[in-house]
Amino acid sequence: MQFKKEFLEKLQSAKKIVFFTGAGISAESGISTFRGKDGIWNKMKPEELANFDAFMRNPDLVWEWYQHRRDIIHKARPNAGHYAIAEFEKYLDVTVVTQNIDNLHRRAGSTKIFELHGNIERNYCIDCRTSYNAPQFELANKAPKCEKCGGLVRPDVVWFGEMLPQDEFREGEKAAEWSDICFVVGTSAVVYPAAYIPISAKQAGSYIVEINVEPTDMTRYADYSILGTAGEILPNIVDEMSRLKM
Ligand code: BV8
Ligand code: ZN
Repeated sequence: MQFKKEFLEKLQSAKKIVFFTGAGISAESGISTFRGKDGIWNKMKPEELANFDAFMRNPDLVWEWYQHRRDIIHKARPNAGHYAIAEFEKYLDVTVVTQNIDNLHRRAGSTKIFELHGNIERNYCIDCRTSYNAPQFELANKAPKCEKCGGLVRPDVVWFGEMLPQDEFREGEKAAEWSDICFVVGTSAVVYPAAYIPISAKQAGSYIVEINVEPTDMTRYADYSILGTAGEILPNIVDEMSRLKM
């Protein structure tokens, strides 16, 4: 696979890189994206399920939807795109800033990850915030009650209208601003404030490389837009990397 000369020069001189990832990097692991042609938002409105009011109106329905997604995620495996990002750590200082809640970057071996929208493996009580990540709660197909105070237990994911975890966002933004290259992989870049991450990188002078199967809202900011799947493109870039950094 041929890459632009300017990109290879950037790769050669780079020290710090950031991967800003979205659902597209997990598509090849069999996890549906949100807005693509087979996206889950096509079947139902995010407002119906991925927000706090929906949860309070019908906790069992929302909990069941997350159980369904957890089952899919537990059976899923990281794909070549996740493993390639983990492999980059052999050559460079790598930070992963992900919108995904599927834990696949961690399972692929990445060590510095900021999860902007939470993690589906974690749950907490909405009243006393006790965390419940033990497998016993995985089996409940109704919204479980807190053992301490009887409050409702919810998935530790960021719903629409909710604040992002401030430390994760701030640390992710800092890594993006200090990066030499910011890869934007598998995201439609329509969800804010997460989508500010590559914009902050760009404003701080980082070289923006988009990897997607189609153009997106981020393409106009990209210094280099590579059309293709993450599972195919990223391993090719790692091969180049090992050639350049030998
Ligand atoms: C908040 C829950 C306010 C977890 C999700 C401006 C500023 C701030 C907020 C807003 C704003 N404008 C609008 C808002 C409100 C809203 C928002 O952004 N709405 C959008 C839809 C217009 N934002 C919020 O509500 C956020 N909260 O701002 O709170 C506030 C402020 C102060 C005080 C209190 C409150 C919270 C946003 C988080 C919402 N949670 N999910 C869950 O159940 O999963 S959103 C959902 O979208 C997921 O988290 C996902 O991560 C995120 C982004 O989607 P993508 O990852 O990009 O996935 P998508 O399917 O869209 O795209 C996939 C891409 O991959 C495609 O481009 C496709 O081509 C590509 N692809 C496919 N296959 C491949 C591939 N690429 C490469 N290889 C492949 N093989
Ligand atoms: Zn409680």
